[in-house]
Amino acid sequence: MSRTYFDRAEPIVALATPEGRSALAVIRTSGENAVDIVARCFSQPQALLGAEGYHAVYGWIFDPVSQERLDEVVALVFRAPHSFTGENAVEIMCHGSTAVAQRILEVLYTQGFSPALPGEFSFRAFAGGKTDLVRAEAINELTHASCEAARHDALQRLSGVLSRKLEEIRNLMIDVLADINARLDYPEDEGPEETDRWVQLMQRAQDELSDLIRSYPGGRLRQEGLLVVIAGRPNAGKSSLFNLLVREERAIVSPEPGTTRDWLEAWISIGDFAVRIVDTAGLRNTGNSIEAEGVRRSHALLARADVILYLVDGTVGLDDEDRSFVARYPRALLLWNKADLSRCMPAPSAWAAVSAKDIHSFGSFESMLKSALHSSIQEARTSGQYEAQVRIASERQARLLRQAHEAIAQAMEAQTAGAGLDLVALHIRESAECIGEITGDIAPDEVLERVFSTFCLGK
Ligand SMILES: Nc1nc2c(ncn2[C@@H]2O[C@H](COP(=O)(O)OP(=O)(O)OP(=O)(O)O)[C@@H](O)[C@H]2O)c(=O)[nH]1
Ligand SMILES: [Mg+2]
Repeated sequence: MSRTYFDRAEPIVALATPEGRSALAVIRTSGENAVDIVARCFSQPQALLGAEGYHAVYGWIFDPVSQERLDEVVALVFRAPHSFTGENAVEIMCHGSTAVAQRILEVLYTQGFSPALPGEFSFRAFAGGKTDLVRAEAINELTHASCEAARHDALQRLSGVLSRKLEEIRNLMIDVLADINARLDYPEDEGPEETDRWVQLMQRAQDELSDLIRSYPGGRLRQEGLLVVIAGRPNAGKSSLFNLLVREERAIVSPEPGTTRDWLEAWISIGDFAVRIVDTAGLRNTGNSIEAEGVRRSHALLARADVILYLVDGTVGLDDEDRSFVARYPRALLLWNKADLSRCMPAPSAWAAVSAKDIHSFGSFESMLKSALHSSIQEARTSGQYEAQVRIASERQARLLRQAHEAIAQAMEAQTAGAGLDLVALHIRESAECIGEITGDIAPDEVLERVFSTFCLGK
C-alpha cells in the first residue's frame, strides 16, 4: 500500500534542489531516527551522532554495503523540536549533479528512509503545530514566486499577517457566539443594547471578510503574473510583436501565413510584476490538421488570458473572422498593425494604429496593460501600500472566505428578521468553521492532502 501524509512515523528523504547540473544539491531528511540512519553511511558517524542542533559536520557519504565513497559532503544537523518539521533532521549538501544525488538517495532508501511525498516536510511542520495552513501555503508560494510582488506578498503571509487577520475575524464571531450561548442559557437577560453590539461585531467581521475577498484578483495577479496572449489572423504580425516585447528574436517571423503552429511563451517583468507573454498560431479555418490543432490551443489560451492583444494587418483590413473574434472577446485590445507602411489603411475607431517594428508606437506598454486590467491591476499596484495591505492569492482561500461571508450575511438576516438565536448562532458557527478550514484548524484530511500535494518535492 502506498504511503500517505499521515504515516508520520516513517523517516523521509528527498532532493530539495532541482534535478540537473548545479554547484551544490541539498538532500533533506526528517524523522525521529534521521541522524542515526545518516550516520550509518557517513564517514564520521560519531561526529554526526554527537552534533548539536544547527551544527555542520564535514565528511563522506559511502555505501555501507560496498564501502564505496559516493561524495564529499557537509551534513547539517537539526535536533527536535528546533527544525523545520519539528523532528530530528539532517540536510546533506553534496555536489550538484543528478548522478551524485541519485546515488546518495538510493543508499539512504536502503538504510530505511522512504521517499518523501510532495510537500511532506511542510505537512509535518503543519501537523506538528509548527505552522498553520496559511503559512504553509505561503512557503509554497515563496518557492514559486516569479517576481518581486509575489515574493513580497508570500513572505508577508509566511510571517503571519494573514493568519492574524483571520484570527481577529474569527474572534469577533466567537465573541458573539459566547454571548448568544449565555443568552440561550438565561433568555430573560437579553436587552436591545446587547443585540446592537452583536450586529456591530458581525458587521465588522463581514467588512473584514469583504476586504480580503476583494484583495483576491490583485493578489492572484501579483502571485501568478499576468497572462498576455497575442492573437490574430495569419501574417497579422503577432510573432513580430512578441519578439518586440520580449526584446529577442524568439519567434520565427516570415511573410508566409501560418508560420507559427504552436504557441510560444516568454516571461518579462513590468515594474515588479511578472508578465507571461504568449504568441499563438494565426486564427483561420484550415484543412491542415497541425494548423487546426494550433488554432484550438490558441483558443484555450485566450479563455484564460488576463489581456488579449488582437492584431489585424492594417494593409489588409478587417474581415468576418476579425469581427467575430471581437464579438467573442470584447475585452481584447484591438491593434491595427503595420502602421509604418504607407499602404496601411486608416485605423477604424476603437483600433489603435501600431507597428510591430517600433515599440514607441505602443506608447507605454505598461500603461496599456494597466488600462486593460482596470481595477485588478490598480489594486495590485505596489507603491505606498506595501506594508499595510493583507492580500490573499489562493483560490481555496477565496472560496472559503466567500462562504464565510455568505454565512455571516445569513446570520445578520436571521437576526434582523427576529429569528431564534440558535439559528443566528448556527450561521455564525458555519462562518467561523470556514475560517478554521483556511487556517487548517479544522481542515479535513483530504483537504490537507490536496493542498500539500501541490507543493514541490523536498519542501
Ligand atoms: N512593415 C511591417 N511589417 C510587419 C509588421 N509586423 C509584421 N510585419 C511583417 O509581416 C510578416 C508576418 O509577420 P509575423 O510576425 O510572422 O506574423 P504572424 O502574425 O506571426 O504570422 P503567423 O505566424 O503566420 O500567424 C513578416 O514579413 C513581418 O516582417 C509591421 O508592423 N510593419
Ligand atoms: Mg507567427
